[in-house]
Amino acid sequence: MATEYRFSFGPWNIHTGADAFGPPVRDEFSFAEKLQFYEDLGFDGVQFHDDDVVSDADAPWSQQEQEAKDLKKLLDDRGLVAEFVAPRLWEHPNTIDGALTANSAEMRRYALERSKRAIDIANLIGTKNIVLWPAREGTYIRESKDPAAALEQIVEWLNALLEHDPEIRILGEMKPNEPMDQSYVPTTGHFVGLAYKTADPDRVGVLIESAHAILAGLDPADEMAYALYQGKLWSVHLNDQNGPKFDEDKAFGSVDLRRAFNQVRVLEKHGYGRSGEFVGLDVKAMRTQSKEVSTKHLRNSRAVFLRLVELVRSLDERRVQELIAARDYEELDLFIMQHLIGQ
Ligand code: 3MF
Ligand code: MG
Repeated sequence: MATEYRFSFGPWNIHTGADAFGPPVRDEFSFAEKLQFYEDLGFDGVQFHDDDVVSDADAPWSQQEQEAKDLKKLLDDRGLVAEFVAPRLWEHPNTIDGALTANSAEMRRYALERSKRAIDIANLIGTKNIVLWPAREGTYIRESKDPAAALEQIVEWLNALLEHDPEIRILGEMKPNEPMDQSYVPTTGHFVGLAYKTADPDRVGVLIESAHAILAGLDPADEMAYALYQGKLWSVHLNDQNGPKFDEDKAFGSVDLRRAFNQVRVLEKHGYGRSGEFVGLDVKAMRTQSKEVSTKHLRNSRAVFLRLVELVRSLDERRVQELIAARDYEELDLFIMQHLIGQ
């Protein structure tokens, strides 16, 4: 049976266009308006930071609990589901020097306590997936921290969360740089290595973002295959990236259609989505879009994914195998390109 893909994105993917060099260029949609877009655009999974669910992640628990319950009702009413919660550990004054790997024990404690609350929030909105994007776990200068000690701190954080809730799974979303000069756990492979050092490796996996793999000089489809092989690909952030520069979060397939095709092919071939995994997007609208048309990057990414699924399914695999057997990869190259351009 062919996989019926389900799609997700985070509310931050509908945004005001502010960047590091300029202010917002369009007004923010309200959260309720954003939720309406999920239905309009054909998405049913919602990805959250902890403070997308609650107004203040430092507020008394009773307040956070009520807000999380209210949000769950809003999702239920609209037939939406929460895919994951990611503690936003990179904006708070206590995480300036990193969260899990801050040099101050007090700051590391803050990060851990906040992450435990993120799990409690996840339980209230009905998901077992916790995403770690270790944005500030790295250095600006290498001498400021001990890299081996940092890895141990990350494993300690993972273990503490696995113990806090025996049901949750932790998905690492790795990125080699930005905002840090260099990250401590730059790729999926690095994180999977750490997963096996934890108390419960079966509950530690990954979310792979296409752009992050490209920034690391890696092929996103191969990264996905690496995680799929280990049974650890539990979410994706599909997007595109024009070479190693700042994280662009371009619409899926918009830079390199063939690279996108190969991501879809590896997902499709290895059963991604059959255990409820979402096809997640992490895409930004161009700053030049006006508010009224600032969700087209989501529409486009989903449409390109679905078209590529069709192309994967209609590829003449027998012919592919013949060309492989003949070791005629030049012919295979043209065959794939002709398939992609519809010849
Ligand atoms: C990073 C992420 C998110 C970021 C988001 C906001 C789960 O690639 O996917 O973390 O917070 O991109 O900019
Ligand atoms: Mg991402």
